[in-house]
Amino acid sequence: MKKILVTGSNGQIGVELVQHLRKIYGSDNVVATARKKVAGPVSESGPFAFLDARDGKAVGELLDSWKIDTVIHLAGILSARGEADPQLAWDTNMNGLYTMLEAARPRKCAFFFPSSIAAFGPGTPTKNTPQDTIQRPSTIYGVTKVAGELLCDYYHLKYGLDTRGLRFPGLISYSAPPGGGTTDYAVHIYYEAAATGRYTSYIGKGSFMDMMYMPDALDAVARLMEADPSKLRHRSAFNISAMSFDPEGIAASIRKVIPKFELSYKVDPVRQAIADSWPDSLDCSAAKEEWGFAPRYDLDAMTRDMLERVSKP
Ligand code: AKB
Repeated sequence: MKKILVTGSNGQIGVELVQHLRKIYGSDNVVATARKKVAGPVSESGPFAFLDARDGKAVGELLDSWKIDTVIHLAGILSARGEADPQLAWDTNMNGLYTMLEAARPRKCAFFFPSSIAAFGPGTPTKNTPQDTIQRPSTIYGVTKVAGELLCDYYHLKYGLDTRGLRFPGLISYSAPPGGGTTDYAVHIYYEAAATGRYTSYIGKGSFMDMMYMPDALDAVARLMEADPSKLRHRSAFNISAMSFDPEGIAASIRKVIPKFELSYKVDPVRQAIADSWPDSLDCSAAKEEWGFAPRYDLDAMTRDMLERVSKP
């Protein structure tokens, strides 16, 4: 990776990944793009351009003018928002991906695609979910993730494009809020714990989902994109996860720092149904074997760091 273009730069991952990549590859070598400009490091610490990923002409011009060799395509609609507007989710996630791949193809750009635990569905084994298994998701977001994984594989097989991707679990971070996801409760709970000492969860007791702290997700993207291609058998869809917990588990971890923390429930049926359709815990052995995936944060280490960060005035 020498000249990198990132789409969806204002999103939860984008805000931090742009900064992470600028530290490694140099500020001038990471072009952040988004449909809106937001004041802050993404638009101020290096090149920024307006971009709608569905606009092929604009994408091509940007790739050429910055001599881009790597595309990190993050722009997309998450699970809960997708269920509220499936047509928008399909248009943004699929037409955006197709347009970006078509622009990357003649320019031979390496290409990163963020898949998700949402690429699995009710028929998937829920415990230690294998790397290669049944994928029949019941959300439009999941449908776009399975289709995206397959499309990226196709561009590799058919055109030799260097496509790579990760199945992200719920990501927990403090720099930018998540928007429209099902796993977002695991971010909000820290803010509320620090501010009020209590949280009402929209996900029910006993609903386990895979999760990861953002620093480990940033490291995973950079490691995967730098991995020796001859070692990669699962190009665009590696299972990755650092922990699996339900609301009671994260609350117990918070109580080690804030003993009086109170958790109550008001379950949202839409997001609960999505959570119920996803795995409880992933098998990440392919990512470990093929490119050295090695997350550093477990639940308690993440909790200590999150609470310290979100408590700062
Ligand atoms: C969501 O909840 O939609 C995302 C995801 C797991 O892909 N965080």
